[in-house]
This record gives sequence, C-alpha cells and structure tokens, in this order.
Amino acid sequence: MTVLSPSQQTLLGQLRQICGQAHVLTHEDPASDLSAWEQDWRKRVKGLALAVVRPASTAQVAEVVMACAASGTPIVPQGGNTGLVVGGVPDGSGQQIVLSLGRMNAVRAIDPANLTITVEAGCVLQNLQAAAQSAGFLFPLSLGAEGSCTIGGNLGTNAGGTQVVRYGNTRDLCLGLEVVTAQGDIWHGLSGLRKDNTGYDLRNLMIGSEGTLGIITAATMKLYPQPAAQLTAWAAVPSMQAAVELLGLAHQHLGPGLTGFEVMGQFALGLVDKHHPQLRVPLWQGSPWCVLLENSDSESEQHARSQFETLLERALEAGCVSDAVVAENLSQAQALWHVRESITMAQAAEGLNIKHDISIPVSRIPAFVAETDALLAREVPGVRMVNFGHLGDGNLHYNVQAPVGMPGQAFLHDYEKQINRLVFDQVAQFDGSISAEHGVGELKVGQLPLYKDATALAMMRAIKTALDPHNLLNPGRVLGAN
Ligand code: FAD
Ligand code: 2HG
Ligand code: ZN
Repeated sequence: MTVLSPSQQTLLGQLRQICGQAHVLTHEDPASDLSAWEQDWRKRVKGLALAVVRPASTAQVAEVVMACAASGTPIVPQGGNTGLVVGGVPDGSGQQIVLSLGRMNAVRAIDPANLTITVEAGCVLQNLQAAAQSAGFLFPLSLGAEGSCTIGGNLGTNAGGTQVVRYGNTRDLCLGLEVVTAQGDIWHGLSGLRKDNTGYDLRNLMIGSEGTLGIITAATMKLYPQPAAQLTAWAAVPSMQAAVELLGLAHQHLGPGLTGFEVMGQFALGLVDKHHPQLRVPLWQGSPWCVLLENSDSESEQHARSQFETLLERALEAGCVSDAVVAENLSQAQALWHVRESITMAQAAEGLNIKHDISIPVSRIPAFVAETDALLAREVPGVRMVNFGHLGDGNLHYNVQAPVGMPGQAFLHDYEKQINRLVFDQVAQFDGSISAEHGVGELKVGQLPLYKDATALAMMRAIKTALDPHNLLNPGRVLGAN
C-alpha cells in the first residue's frame, strides 16, 4: 500500500466531499482493484493512481480540477480506456489522479431541426449511435471499440474509424464543446452553430488534444439522415495497387454513397481465422488482400444493389478484383464487418506487437508498402506484417508481429526502436503522418520532434503553456516533459 502525504490525505478528503465517498477509489482500501483504470488496453503500461475520481456533473469536474490545481496534483482524463497509445492511464508515480468521465453519460438534448445531439463526455459511442437512431437519425462515427469507448475519448483523440471516407473524423462531426479548463473554469461552448467566425477556433484546438489542454465534459455533435439502404461487399484483390484502383472506381460509381473502404492483408485475416474460428472469413486464402466496401444509398436497396453490381463488374473487367461477394442481408453484412473489426483482438491474442497508425497519400500507398515490407524483412528476418486499415482515407495500420517463436516482450525490447525508426523514416519519405487517428499519447512522444515540423511543435508548446501553465493536465502526453 502507498503511504500518503498529509496534503494528499487532505486532497482525497476534498475529492470525497465533491464526488461522494463511493466515487473516489484509492489503494488505501485493499479490496479495491484499480487496474481497469491503471492498465492500458494493449497492456503496454500499468500505472499507479493516487485515486480514481468519478464526478457526476460538470460542476463536480470543475471543483475536482480546482482542488487538484491547489495541491499541484496532475490529472489524467479517462473515458473508456480503449486508447492505443498509452494516453489515458496514470504514470507509475502514484501522484496522479485518474478523472474518469464514465458517470457523465447522459444524452442532454436532440434538436431534429438543427440536426444535432448534445451528450455528456462519458456517453459510450454505441449508446450515442443508438440515441441518434431512436430519433430517426444517423450518428456516423463507428469503430471497433464503440461498445466501450466514449465520445469524450473520441473527441480527445479525434478518432477516425470506418466511415471517415464519407463523414470525416470526430472533429468534422462536432459543432460545440463544454470544457473545464486547467484552472477549473467552465467554457460553455455547446453551440450547435455551423458558422461562427468570432475568433480563434478553440473547439478544434481542444479536439485531438488528448486531455492535455482541457477536460471535455459535453459535446454537441452532428446528426445525419439515415440512409434508405446500406450494402456491404467483400472483394478479393490481387495487389495493393489493385485495391487503390478499386477505390477510384468506387468513388466514380458510388459517389457520396461510398461510406466505407477497408483493406485487409492476408496475414491479418489469417489471424482472425486462427483466433476467432467461429467467424467465417471469406476469400482470404487465395488472395494477398481483401477489401470491404460499404454503399449507403439515399434511394433504395435495389438502387444500391444495382450500383454495387455495376461497380464490381467494371472492377472484375479491369482486373482489380478477382472475386467478390455482396451481403444478402443485414446479418451477413454485420458478419463481414465483424471479421474486419476483429483484427485488433486477433492480433492481441497472437502476442504483443508494434503498431504504426500511419497515413500516406493514397496514390503512394502501394509503393510505400512494397518498399517498407522489403526493408523490414531484411532488417528483422521472419517478421510478420499485420497490415490493414482505412484505405479510403489513406490510413494504414501497418503493424508488425514478432517472428514465429519469438516472445512479444523480447521482440519489443530488442526491435521496437529500430522498427519504428525504419517505418517512420519511410512514412516521412512518402510525405505521410506517423499518427493518423490514434494520437500521440505517451508511445509516440519521442517520435514527434523527429517527424513534426519544428515551428508547429513550438506553437503547440506555447499553447500548452498558456492554457495549462502548471502542466497539470495529462502531463508527459503529446509533448513530453514541457
Ligand atoms: P480513452 O482511452 O479513455 O482516452 C483516450 C485519450 O483521450 C487520452 O489521452 C485521454 O486522456 C483523453 N480523454 C478521454 N476522455 C477525455 C475527456 N472527456 N476530455 C479530454 N480528454 C479526454 N481509434 C480510431 O481512431 N479508429 C478506430 O478504428 C479505432 N478502432 C479501435 C478498435 C479497438 C478494438 C480498440 C481497442 C481501439 C480502437 N481505437 C480506434 C482507439 C480508441 O478506441 C479511440 O482512440 C477512442 O477514441 C478512445 O476513446 P476512449 O473513451 O476509450 O478514450
Ligand atoms: C482499427 O482500425 C483500429 O481497427 C485499431 O484503429 C488498429 O489495431 C490496430 O492497429
Ligand atoms: Zn483504425
């Protein structure tokens, strides 16, 4: 058990007064297990929290921040703790509090005429989607962790997911924010305005700041009409170049109906087949790549199906598809998406691995993959590439698994630095980004100075110092020691 200083004891007393005894969890109680908040999703890091604090309202968040600021206690905001870059767990010092937004999960309002929904930060993404659907609308943000990630975390990381090709990232879906600042003030910015040029864009600054500039307590998000029909197809493609050609045809034939375009490498699908044998993975054994396409149609299912058929016929003629299936009904479509969304879990089951969440101009992806695969195979013989992702957005999950027989921990210890360097140097050569949608967190802090424009970094540091001069909000993340 950690021994607490008198000022920490005082702080815990204040936090219990603010949130209630039951909502301030500490290691003082030997029965309480805080690992769900202290361990990151990928099991890369296990921190030690001074306390896990669970406020129920924006006013409580503000009071918690003021109490922490007065005692100089750092705060790590946390939503569903599904982040993949070690951004939402405390460090190992036992000095930081985790501010868990999970109890703030209400849907505050839906404005059908304005096409907006206002929700609290701890609202689980799937519940937000369901609330939109019950009101007759679509909230398009969609990702594999949607059953446990929260809209606060999605905004904190500017999450992408599988519908970006049509609807954009979380930032593009947000019209307003309510934020508690590092001083404990509340910014009431929940406007549902689509136009507002009254100065600096604070909303878009907060989005993607990974809890380092403010604590998002609520958000007003955009709603869309539900499509009349949604069809999913799965295509085997002979090469990454063919996948890019198929993407071009899909844009041409489906226009704004193209709402998903995911690419999956053979080894990634093989892992799903191996670790999730109950799932049926189509067409993967005979093809180096498969593509999942989604067509959302505002007319009818018949129209969507005939558009899809024309697209796939053209693609077969052009040789960029070797075989394809179109889901006959919703449950078949869901089964196909389930395969795609299971790759991350299957990869975790195979062992600790190195992830590269990168973006490259779509046109250059085939050359990037060919060159980088070859360089990696030379650098670490036997290395296995788990390559998949949102090709429609130029975003690959270019992940690397240990050679057969090498334990994941040893692989990371011996090779992570050199593999990261090799891949990220390649990304830079191809004018890409080393973080497309997962953020920087702690895992990529060391990489930013190597790959991000120095002037941009200096401006980021100046903003952090201005908004959080005592470095209380998620210290060490994004920018490292400030
Ligand atoms: P957390 O993990 O709790 O936190 C993430 C970051 O946001 C931390 O820095 C945290 O401090 C900050 N934060 C959390 N809440 C707040 C708040 N209220 N105010 C300010 N900062 C806050 N990501 C994608 O982009 N696309 C995908 O397709 C995708 N698929 C995934 C699939 C799986 C199986 C898993 C496990 C993860 C996936 N992710 C994906 C990553 C992850 O789900 C997203 O980053 C998600 O947005 C994190 O939400 P969360 O609520 O779990 O946030
Ligand atoms: C996805 O697209 C997520 O499934 C996770 O962003 C990616 O596991 C990964 O590397
Ligand atoms: Zn992704």
